[in-house]
Amino acid sequence: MKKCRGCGAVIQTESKDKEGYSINPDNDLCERCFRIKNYGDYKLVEKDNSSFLNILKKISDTNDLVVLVVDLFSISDRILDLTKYLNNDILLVLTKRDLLPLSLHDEKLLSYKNKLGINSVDEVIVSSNKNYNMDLLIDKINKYKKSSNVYVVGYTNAGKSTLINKLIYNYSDLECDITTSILPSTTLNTIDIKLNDELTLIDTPGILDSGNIFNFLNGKELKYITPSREIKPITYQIKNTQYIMIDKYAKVTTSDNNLTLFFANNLKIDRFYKDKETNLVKHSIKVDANMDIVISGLGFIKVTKKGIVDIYTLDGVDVYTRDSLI
Ligand SMILES: Nc1nc2c(ncn2[C@@H]2O[C@H](COP(=O)(O)OP(=O)(O)OP(=O)(O)O)[C@@H](O)[C@H]2O)c(=O)[nH]1
Ligand SMILES: [Mg+2]
Repeated sequence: MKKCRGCGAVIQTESKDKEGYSINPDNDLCERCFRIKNYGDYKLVEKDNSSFLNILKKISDTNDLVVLVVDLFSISDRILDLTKYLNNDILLVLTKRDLLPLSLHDEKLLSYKNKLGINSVDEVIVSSNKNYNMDLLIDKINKYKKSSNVYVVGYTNAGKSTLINKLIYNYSDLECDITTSILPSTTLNTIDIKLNDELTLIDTPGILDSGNIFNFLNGKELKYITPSREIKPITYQIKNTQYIMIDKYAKVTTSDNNLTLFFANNLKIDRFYKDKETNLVKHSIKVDANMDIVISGLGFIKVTKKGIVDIYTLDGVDVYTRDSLI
C-alpha cells in the first residue's frame, strides 16, 4: 500500500474521481497533489468528519504528545469540540502570528488561552511564513514528547502541513514537502515525517469547519479574501445608524458603538449612511463590551460597547462572538 507523499491518500489507479488517483501506481504523488503543486489547480474532495474523528480516536489511544495547531486569525473556544476527543498531553501552537498587528504583545495572545479553557502543557506563538519561533517550538516538542511520535492536529486550514514543512526545512535533510493549499481538506490521511531517529512528526487531516466561508468560495475568491500579511485594522466611531460594507461578503450595521475591523487589507471596506440592498443573510448579534464578532474565515470586528450589531453575510457562514482577542 503506497501513500501519496503530498496528502497521505492511498495511491490507486482505478477511480479518477476518488482520492489518491494516479495514472501510475509507482508515482509518489497523486494526480490532485501534482496539480496543486505544479499548477495551483485544486480539486475539492468531498469529506465527512467521521474518518478524521477515527484518526483522533486512534491518537487518543496512545499517550503521544499532540501538537494542536490553532490559527490565531480564527481562534475561539470552538477548539474544545476537537480537544474533547483527546486524552493526550497537548502543546498548543498558535500560528499565523504574521497576520495580527506587530505592535500587539505575544504575552497578551498567550494569555487568551485561559479564556478558551484548553488544558495544555505549554503554548507557543509561531508564524510558519515568517519562520518565527521555530527554534522555541522544536525545543518544546523535544521537551514534552513522550515517545518519538508526535501528532500534529487541528482544524482544516489551520496551517499544520505548512508548519511541518518549515520544521522539515529547518531541522532535517529530508527532501520532501507536504501539499498545502488555501482551500480546505488538503491533507487526506496521516503522513509520517521522520525528522530524525528520535522524532517523527505525524501530519493529520484537519477537522472540517462547516460554517467557514472557505466552503462557499472558489480558490480565486478565497485568495482575494484571505489576508497574506499584517492586517491594518480600521476603526469606525458610529453615532447614528450606519452601514459598513465589507466588499460583497458582509454588511455591518449598528448605532452608537466603536467598531474595529480586522479583514484582509485588499478588501474594499466602505461606510454608508443609507442602507444598501444585498442578498446576504442577517444575524442579529447581542454583544457585551469588548467582544469580537467573528465572521468565520473572513475576519473579525472588535466591539467596544454593549449593544446589538447586525451582521449580514453569505448564507451558511457562521457568525459568533468571543472575548476580544486584541
Ligand atoms: N499568513 C500565514 N498563512 C499561513 C501560515 N501557515 C499556513 N498558512 C496558510 O494557511 C493555508 C492552509 O495551510 P495548510 O498548511 O495547507 O493547512 P492544514 O492545516 O494542513 O490544512 P488541512 O490539510 O486541510 O487540514 C495556506 O494557504 C497556507 O499558506 C502562516 O504562518 N501565516
Ligand atoms: Mg494539511
